[in-house]
Amino acid sequence: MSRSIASKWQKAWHDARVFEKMTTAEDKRYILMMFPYPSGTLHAGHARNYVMGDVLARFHRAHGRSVLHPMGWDAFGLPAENAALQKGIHPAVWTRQNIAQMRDQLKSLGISYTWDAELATCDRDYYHQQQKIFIAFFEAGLAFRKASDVNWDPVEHTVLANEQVVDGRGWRSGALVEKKRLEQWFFRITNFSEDLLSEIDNLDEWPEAVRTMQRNWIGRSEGANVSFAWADSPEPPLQVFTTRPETLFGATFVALAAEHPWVQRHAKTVSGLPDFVHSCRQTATDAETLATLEKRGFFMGHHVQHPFQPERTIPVYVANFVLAEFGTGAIFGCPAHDQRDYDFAMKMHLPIVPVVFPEDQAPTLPWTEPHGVLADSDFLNGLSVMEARARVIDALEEQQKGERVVRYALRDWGVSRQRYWGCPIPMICCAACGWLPVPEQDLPVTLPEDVSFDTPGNPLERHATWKHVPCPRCAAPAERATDTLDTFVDSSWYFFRFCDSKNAAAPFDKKTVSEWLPVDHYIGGIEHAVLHLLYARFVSHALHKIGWSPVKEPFRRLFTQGMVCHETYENADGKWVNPKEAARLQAAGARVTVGPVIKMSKSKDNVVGLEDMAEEHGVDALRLFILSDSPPEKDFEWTDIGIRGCARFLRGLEELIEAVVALPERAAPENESEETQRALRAYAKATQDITRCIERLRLNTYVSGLRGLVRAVREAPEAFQKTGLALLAQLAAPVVPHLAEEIWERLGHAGFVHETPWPVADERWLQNETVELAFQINGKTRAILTVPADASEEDLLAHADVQKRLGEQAPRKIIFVAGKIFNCVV
Ligand code: ANZ
Ligand code: ZN
Repeated sequence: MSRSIASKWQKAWHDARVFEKMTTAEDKRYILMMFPYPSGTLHAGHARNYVMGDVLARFHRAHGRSVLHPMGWDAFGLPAENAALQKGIHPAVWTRQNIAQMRDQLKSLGISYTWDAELATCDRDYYHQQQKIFIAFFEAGLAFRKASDVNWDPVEHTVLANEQVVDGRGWRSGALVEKKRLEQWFFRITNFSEDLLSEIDNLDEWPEAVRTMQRNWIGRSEGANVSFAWADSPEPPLQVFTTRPETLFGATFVALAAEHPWVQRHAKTVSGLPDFVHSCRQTATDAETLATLEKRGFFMGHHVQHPFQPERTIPVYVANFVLAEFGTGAIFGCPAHDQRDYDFAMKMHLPIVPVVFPEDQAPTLPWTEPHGVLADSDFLNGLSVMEARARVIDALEEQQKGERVVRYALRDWGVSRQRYWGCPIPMICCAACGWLPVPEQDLPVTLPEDVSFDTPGNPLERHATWKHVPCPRCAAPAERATDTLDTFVDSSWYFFRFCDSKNAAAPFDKKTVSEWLPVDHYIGGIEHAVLHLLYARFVSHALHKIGWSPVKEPFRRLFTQGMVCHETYENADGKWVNPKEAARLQAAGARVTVGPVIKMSKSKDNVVGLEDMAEEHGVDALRLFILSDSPPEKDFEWTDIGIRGCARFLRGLEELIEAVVALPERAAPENESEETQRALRAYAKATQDITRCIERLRLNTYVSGLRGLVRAVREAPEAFQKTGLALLAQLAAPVVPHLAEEIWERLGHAGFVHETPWPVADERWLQNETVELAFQINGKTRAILTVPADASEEDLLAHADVQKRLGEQAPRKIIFVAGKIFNCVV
C-alpha cells in the first residue's frame, strides 16, 4: 500500500494547498532547517533533519498556529565552478539541475514545506536584494576595504581560502602558498563584538556547547597596551599589547611583526633586514602554521627601556611569529612564562627570567599557567597573578606608560572572493572619485554568462568587457569590483527573505518579517556552531542597527541534530565499497571486511541512497525509522535491520486497519468494562505523552509512544478500535503523514487528518491512571507501589506501605522521580 499512497496524498495536499497558507495567526511558529547546498542528492543526514522539522511543522499546524516552514538552496559556491571545470557544464546549469533533483526528492519524502516561499541564493531576485544590503552596509560604514594578508597561489594567480591550502600548498596546483597583501572588502563585525558576546547570555534555548563555542570565538580578553621608550632613539615609544602585564619584570626582549611600520621604516638602513622580512612572508597565514612555526628572529640593533626600570635596556627583534594584525603588531617577550617566547629565547640565546612561581609545586619552564605568586618584580612581589595584574595596570596608567584594553579575538569578516559563482559586489572604482556604489536603478549587477573556466584565476577579472563601466559620478571610464561575496553572506540573511520572498522593492518589509521573526526552531548541524551562526547573528544585529530589522537575535531556539552513521565495508583489495555492493559480495561468498560505524560520507562510500530505501520500504517507513532509536541530538546508526523493523511494523498496522475497518458498526456499550477502561486510559495517556514528547523534541520516544498506542488499539474491545485508530491517525500524522491520511479516509472521515485539531487527552481518564513506582529507603527497593500518576510527595508519604516501612524514621531527604522512584534517605 505504502508506495502508491505516498504519491496519492502528496498530490491531494498539493492540489488543496494545505501547507501554503501563510495567514499569520497571533500564535506563529517559524520552523527552519539550515538550507542545503544543492550538491545533487539528498542523503540520510539531510532526511533526518528535514523529517524532524516536518514533525514540528505538522504538529504546530494541528494546534491552529500559523506555520512558516520554508525551504531553499544555498546555491552559490565553489563546487559548481569545479563541476564546470571538470564536466564543462555552466555553473548555473549544474546548480539548477541539482536543485530540481533535490526538490523532487524532498517532495517525495512528503515534507510539508511552504513551497511558495522557496528561494535559491543564485536567483537574480535574491542577489539583487543582497546587493542592496551590501550598499546599505557600505553607506553605514559597515562594509569597507582593507589590505590584509591572503594565501596566494603563485601558479594559479589566485587567492586561496584556508581550507584550500593543504600542507602549505595550493590544493589544485600543488605550489607552495605565499603570503600576499591584497585590498579586499570586509564587514565590520568587530563593531558588534561586545553586543554579540553579551546577547549570548539571553540565548537560553541554545545548546550550551554552541554558546561556549561562540563566546570563545569572539574571545574577549582584558590586557594592557604598554609603552616602551627607545633607549637609543628620539622616536615615539613603541606600543606593545599583552594579556599578561603582570609578567612585565620577566621581559627579556621585544619583538615586532615584519610588517610593523617601524620595521618598514628602518628596513633600508639595516643590512640583511629586507631579506629577513621577505622570508617571513613566505608562509601561509593560518593560525596552526603560526603556532607550530620554527621561530626565527632578526636583531634590529636597537634597545628599549623597561617601563619601570629605565636603566634596564631590552633588545628589539623582528620575529616571524608576531602577527601584524593582532594587538599592536608588537610584543614583549617573557620566555619564562610563554611557550613561543621560550622557544624564541632558546634559539636566540636570550635570558629567561622567572617572575611567577606556582605555590604548591616545583616551577617548570616555561610556567604558562596564569596563577602563582610574583617575585623579582619590584612592587609586585608577593602578590598573586590577579592582584599583580590589577596593580601593574594601575601603575602603568598613573605613570602614563600604558592603559587597560579590552580585546576581542574576533576579526573583521573578509567577504571578497575572487570567484565567478557568487553575488557580484555592487561597487565601482573610479580613479578620481574612489569607490562608489552602483546606482540603485542599475541594480542588479548580474553575472555575465559568456565565461570560461579553463584558465586559472577569476573569470570576472578576465572577461573582456564586463568590468568596464563609466563612473556613476563623473562618467570617466571606471571599473567594477570583480570580487563576489563569500557565500556565508548569502546564508546570513535568507531567513529574513523567507518571510517576504516575493518582495521586489526591498530585501524584506520590516513589518512583515516582524510577524515571523525570530525563528522559533532552527535546526541544523553542529558544524555550523561558529561561522554560519555568528555571521547570521552579525547580519541581524547590523540590519537592526541600520533600522531594517525588528530583531537583533534571529534564532530563538537552536537545535543541533546528531549525524547519521553507517557501517563501512572494505573489499578484498582494501577498497571501500558501498553497503549495497557489500551485501552483493557477501552473498556471492567474497571477502568483505566490516569497518567502524561512522558518519555517512562519499569518501568512505557508506552512504545509503534515500530513493532506494523509499522504493523498497516506503516513504513512511523511512521517515519513521530515521526518528526512531536514538534521540535527535545524538548520532543515529542506519541499519538494514532497523528499517526493515519499521516497515514490518507499518505492514502490521495496515493489516490491523483492514481488520478494524471491516468490523460491523456497533454502538459503544453503556457500562464501561475493565477492558474498556484500560483502553480509554491508554488512549488518553498516549495522547498526553506523545504531545509532550513532540514539544520537547524527544522524537525517538514519540515513535515508541506510537508503537504503544498501536498495541493498545489491538488489545481494546472491538467497539473502541475505530476510535483508537482515528486517534492514532492524528497522533501519527506528523511522522507517517501518508499512512495517517489513509487511515483517516478508510475510517470514513471527510477532509484531511492534517486539518483536524490536535487531540486533547480526556482528563477523566488521566486522573484515574495509575503508575508503578519503586519505593526505596536509602536506595534499596522495599516495595513496588501502585499509585495515581499524579501522586505528590505528600500523597506518597501518607501511603500505607510507606508508613509501615518507615515506621518512626523521618526521611532527611526525598528523591522523587515521578513514575519511577520514591527514595527516602533516613
Ligand atoms: C607578554 C606575555 C607574557 C604574553 C606571558 C603571554 C604570556 P592571547 O592570550 O592568546 O590572546 N601577542 C600580542 N600581540 C601579538 C601579535 N601581534 N602576534 C603574536 N603574539 C602576540 O595572546 C595574547 C598574548 O599574545 C600577548 O600577551 C602577547 O604575549 C602575545 F607570560 O604578552 B603576551
Ligand atoms: Zn569618477
